[in-house]
Amino acid sequence: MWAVCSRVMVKVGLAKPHGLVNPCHLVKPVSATRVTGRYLTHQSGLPCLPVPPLQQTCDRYITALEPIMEVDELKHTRELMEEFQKPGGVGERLQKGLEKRASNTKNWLSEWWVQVAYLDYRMPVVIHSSPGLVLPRMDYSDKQGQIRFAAKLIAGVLDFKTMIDNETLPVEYLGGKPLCMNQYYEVLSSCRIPGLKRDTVVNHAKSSPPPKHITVVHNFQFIVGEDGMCGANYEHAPAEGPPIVALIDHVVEYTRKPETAQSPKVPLPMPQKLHFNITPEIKKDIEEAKHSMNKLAQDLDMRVMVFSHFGKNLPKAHKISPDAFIQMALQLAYYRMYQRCCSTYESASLRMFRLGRTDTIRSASSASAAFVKAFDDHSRQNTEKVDLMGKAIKAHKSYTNMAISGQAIDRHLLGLKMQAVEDKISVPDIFKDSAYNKALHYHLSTSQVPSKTDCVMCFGPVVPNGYGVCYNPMNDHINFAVSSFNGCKETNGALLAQALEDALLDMRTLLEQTPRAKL
Ligand code: COA
Ligand code: HC5
Repeated sequence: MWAVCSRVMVKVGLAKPHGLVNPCHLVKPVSATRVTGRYLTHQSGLPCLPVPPLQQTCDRYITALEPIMEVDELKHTRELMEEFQKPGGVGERLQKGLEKRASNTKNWLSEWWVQVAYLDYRMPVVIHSSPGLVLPRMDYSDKQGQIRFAAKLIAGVLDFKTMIDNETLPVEYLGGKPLCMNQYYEVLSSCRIPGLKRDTVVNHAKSSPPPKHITVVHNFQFIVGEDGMCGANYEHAPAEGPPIVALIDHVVEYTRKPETAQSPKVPLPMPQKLHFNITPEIKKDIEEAKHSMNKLAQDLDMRVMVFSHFGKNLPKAHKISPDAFIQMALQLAYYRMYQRCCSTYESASLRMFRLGRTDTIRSASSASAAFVKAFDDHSRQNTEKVDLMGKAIKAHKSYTNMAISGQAIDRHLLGLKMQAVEDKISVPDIFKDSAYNKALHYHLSTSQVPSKTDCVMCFGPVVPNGYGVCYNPMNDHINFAVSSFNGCKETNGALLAQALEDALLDMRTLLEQTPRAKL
């Protein structure tokens, strides 16, 4: 039996259809340590997301395409980019529009991003958008234990919510810089309301029939199993993984605290069973939803691999960024399976900026391509291979630094496209180019989500013939979840997980056997 304790309720009456709503606070702040205004003071001190220079993005876009495109395909794209950015051209006009938007908003991207990446996306959120999280097995194995744990878990979530409401949540830092904390204020205070009864593929901007029932999708669901298996899933629109994981870490720590037996000061009323009025029409909808959910689940292959040979300590001891090391292992694994490089997405945090979400680290670079092509080439010396590995890692690290400082290309390109839509001018040719589609067809969609608790985070692929790879690097091991679709003949999650394990081990061997220059 599964006990599902869904998240707190929301004020549905205020909700706009097909949007995110923030209802009034449901758990009243109670602490004497409340620091009113601390959140706003912190937020207003954060820098605004910059609009990168137009030419820089155009140049970097071509560079990013090199490892995934043929030379002759690139020629055409180069011409389109030149036309786009010529003085007085459409690129300059859109750039000016974006800069104006940036000076008039807290974040030029955030509203567009939530709309494009989440609310307008017409695939079911389950698998295609909502991430999952599996906790380490809890130490109970019966119904009584399940109920106790569920109660503690709810108390832990409310404890975290009190910190949010009291504005006492510790500010987080990345590379010594304070991060935007807004996502914490969204995650337990908003819900998503699909605009249509069925999530059919329609263009909402044009017309949509009025909803028959309003369905509220709670952001957060915890799953507490009778056998000690527990986890969570959440609707992705209001927050990235890291704030969710911070909440989970807090809750798990809370549930591990020794219980202080307290009897309530006033007798509590007996719990009341909630009765739902399920009409035959609703019952039919539930059956249909169950059927399509099962179909989706059956098509998903989710491989969890606990890589136990080493964790982030090993690359660190070699003065290498663990994230760059893992990403290069993924590049090697993919190349070994397909003999080509693919468009690869890695999430980069934009939380250094007010209301920042993510940008894309394009992990496939010319340097990574040179490295993976050389790795199994017996005519190459190990000294050359380790040198190429060093260059690939360095390229990845510098892309990461550029992305987290708001200078990557993907959100800027999206912004330019959205600006054209906003200005009601035709979308420039660079966005109709097959290279743009190819660049956005992420065969590898990846994300690092670290946690204190030894948990496994997962999400689905973003294209029918791709993989989703989420990883949690701990000190001495790395938890991976590799997803793919069973219905796709091109992909095989088990093989990619195996190739990844081999790549990580082979890269360690190369490092340990070959003296190399400092990276
Ligand atoms: N030598 C020794 N140690 C190094 C090193 C080097 N050359 N480079 C990095 N390290 C250390 C770091 O100091 C850090 O140490 P810590 O474990 O004590 O914190 C550790 O190795 C990890 O660093 P690294 O692997 O480089 O990754 P990162 O923590 O900088 O993360 C990103 C990189 C891209 C994942 C991160 O910047 C980011 O954007 N994260 C958010 C992603 C996200 O939002 N995901 C979810 C989306 S929903
Ligand atoms: C509990 C872990 C959640 C991780 C979710 C995640 O990484 O989402 C990415 C968000 C972003 O904007 O990069 C998207 N991705 C799943 C497609 C990588």
